[in-house]
Amino acid sequence: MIRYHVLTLFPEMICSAMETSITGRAISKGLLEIEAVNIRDYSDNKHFTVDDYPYGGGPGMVMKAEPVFRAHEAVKERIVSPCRTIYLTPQGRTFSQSMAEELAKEEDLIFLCGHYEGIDERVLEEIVTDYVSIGDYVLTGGELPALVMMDTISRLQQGVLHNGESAVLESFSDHLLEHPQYTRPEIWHEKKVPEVLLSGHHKKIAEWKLEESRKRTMQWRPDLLA
Ligand code: 6GU
Repeated sequence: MIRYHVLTLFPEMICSAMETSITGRAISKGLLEIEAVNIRDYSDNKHFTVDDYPYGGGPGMVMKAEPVFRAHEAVKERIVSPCRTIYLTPQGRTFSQSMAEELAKEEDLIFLCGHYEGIDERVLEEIVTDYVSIGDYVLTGGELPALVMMDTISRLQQGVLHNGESAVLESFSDHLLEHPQYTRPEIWHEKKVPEVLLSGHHKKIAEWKLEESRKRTMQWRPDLLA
């Protein structure tokens, strides 16, 4: 059981994605909990503004420290501390499967999603424990990266995948790409399903899958074999 707390200006984006498909089913089953906290609800002024011009000039706006700090304080009251607070930023350490496996052990995770040109550095210094990026490209905000991380971490939680083997099976063929998959009909556009998969010979099938995984990895991601 893991609880996610997402600090964001777009809570509906977080909830609608998480309530869909496998993560949605896991929430319904009580295997995960998600709470999206709207930073705007913690604004410190009557116009509910959460951003302002950057000191020293420059393009765009910067998210103010106080609303983010207050939203974070509100979340902390509901959880067992200490708890990691992950700030999604292209400047962070690149997310990976091994990072997901570490984070999957936590009871609560707080994700802080920035927008505009970022967040006032002073509040980051006080609340953030981990700076994480999902890859070398620039997105408009931290919501999609937070969703990518939560999806990855969620499928590692006990009971989330229907086929209990799936998460483990993939760690067995660690560092290899998945073999191709086929379903009915047996012939489609004159292409036949590989004979071995229809044979019922479990050992041969396992060998075929491993060999296809190796071939695919060699061809598309040789860096994974190194
Ligand atoms: Cl975490 N944030 C943004 N804005 N862009 C990204 C990213 C994060 N990771 C990759 N690109």
